[in-house]
Amino acid sequence: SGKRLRVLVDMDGVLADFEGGFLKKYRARYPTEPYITLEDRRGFWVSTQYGQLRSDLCEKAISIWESKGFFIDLDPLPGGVEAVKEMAEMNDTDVFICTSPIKHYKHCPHEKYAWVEKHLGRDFLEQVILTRDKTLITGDLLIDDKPDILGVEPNPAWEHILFSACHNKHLPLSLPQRRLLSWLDDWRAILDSKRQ
Ligand code: DGP
Repeated sequence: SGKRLRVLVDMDGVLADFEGGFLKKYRARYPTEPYITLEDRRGFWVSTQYGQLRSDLCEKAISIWESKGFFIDLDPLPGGVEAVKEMAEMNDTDVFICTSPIKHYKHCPHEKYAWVEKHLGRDFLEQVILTRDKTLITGDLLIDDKPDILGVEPNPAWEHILFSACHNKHLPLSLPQRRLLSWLDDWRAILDSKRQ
């Protein structure tokens, strides 16, 4: 029918390599401190797992993503930029980047816009949604690597597609939740399944 499909795509862990960028800068800044390999990452919150390793490492981890240059320097995850560009060109399809900035706002919001301009182009800035509560945003799909996306709206409009990441790949999938294993996985079939 004439209905358009609205896809919300998360940024960190889905389009931008937050975990890889974090580990690289953490090891460069704290070369003698212990660290957690991506293979051993468990749980969404990086600072929580570092705090469990040694309590003072929690704030050292936080210092990395609060630093100038952290978010703009993140590498794109394989295939993500290409997928989002292709999605945006599809008939009857609206794509938005839906991302939660960290509360230390000195650099992060600016650098998130700069990253989108750098990798997706200036026109794509129209598609950026910064929010700390994704349940308020309406859409058919939300592609996000966070296992639990909660907020003030108990029944969000979107279906959450769990994007696989080092921290969530061991979690049992709570049915009927669907996963996207990477951007090489069949994201087109997931979009088609939501079209009327
Ligand atoms: P989103 O991916 O849109 O849900 O945003 C979550 C942000 O939080 C993203 O930039 C990654 C970041 N993040 C990861 N681990 C931690 C943590 O332990 N503490 C905080 N404050 N932010 C974290």
